[in-house]
Amino acid sequence: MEDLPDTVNTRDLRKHQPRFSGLESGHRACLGCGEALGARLVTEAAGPDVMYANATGCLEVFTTAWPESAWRVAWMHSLFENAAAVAAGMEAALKRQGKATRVIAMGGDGGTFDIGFQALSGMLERGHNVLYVCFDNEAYMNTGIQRSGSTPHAAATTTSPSGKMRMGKRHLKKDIVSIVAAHHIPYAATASVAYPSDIRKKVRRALAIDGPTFLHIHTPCPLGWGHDGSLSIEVARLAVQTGLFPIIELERGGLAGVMPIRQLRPVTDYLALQQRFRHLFADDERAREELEHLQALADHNIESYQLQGTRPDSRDSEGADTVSRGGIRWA
Ligand SMILES: Cc1ncc(C[n+]2csc(CCOP(=O)(O)OP(=O)(O)O)c2C)c(N)n1
Ligand code: SF4
Repeated sequence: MEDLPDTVNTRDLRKHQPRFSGLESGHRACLGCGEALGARLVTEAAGPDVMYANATGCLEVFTTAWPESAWRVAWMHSLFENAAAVAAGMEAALKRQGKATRVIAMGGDGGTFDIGFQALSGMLERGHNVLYVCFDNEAYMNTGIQRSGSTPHAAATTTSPSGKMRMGKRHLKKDIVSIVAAHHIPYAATASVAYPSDIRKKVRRALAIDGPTFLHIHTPCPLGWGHDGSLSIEVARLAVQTGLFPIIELERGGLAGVMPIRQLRPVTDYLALQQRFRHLFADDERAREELEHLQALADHNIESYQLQGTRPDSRDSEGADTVSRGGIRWA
């Protein structure tokens, strides 16, 4: 700074510096990929002094096409099933070295709800100082849209097609945040890419806590859900506004906060935008029953979490907080 001429206003100069982002734009995600946006928001909020362990899945694949990498942070690829165990090892090593660097583990819903769950549960139980982020696109997308424990009831995937025998996935979406919270960890929360400032606040809050924390982010996948990439944010917002994806916070296993829904929408508004639910709009008695079932699931969420509210909530920006407005300038 001493070498700058007197005429340069360093405050203005700082304003023009790029904000920190852990994910470079030149990656290979599909247009409108919710995971890419989610990862950008998480890394931006977490800042540079973080190490990441990333399970196999779309995020790992579209950011690391050899010999290039889109990551601007210390990042390690783990197996599909052990991101939480790798993160726990990183954290233990950093602690041994007396370093304050934080550790974030990341995985898709397949790597979190199903195949990586054992490692996740162990990491939470042992109390590692790790934030685990699940990017939930509700299927095994990287390998061709197979159903996972997170796929919603009645959604069609390549392994839960709709046909004569059944209307998409027969089972219910696993309630992962309740299962995680049952480990009585200090903090667990859900979030959606439709609400960027809420994600940022939750990442910072989780990283300020000493102990294991968990963030479950709903991330639309245009390819697997069958909607136009330009609609990803709208689709994500409708999942919240219908009550199908409640935005909640849990501390030590107990409900500590919810983002109220000001404008409640019927589930059909959300479902109709996505090809994976198109069979539910056929002239078929079974389809009508499934629509009623899904509305009942949303109503149950709204009632049990008391989601309906009229008061303005700073976390619910109604889409006013764009990605470019947010972020922190890190030194
Ligand atoms: C033990 C093991 N089984 C299967 C695979 C193949 N595989 C790689 S990525 C993937 C799907 C990942 O799904 P998810 O975790 O939901 O992440 P997404 O790709 O949807 O982001 C699968 C099945 C693997 N790498 N390792
Ligand atoms: S398949 Fe889905 S999750 Fe994977 S890169 Fe494309 S939009 Fe993203």
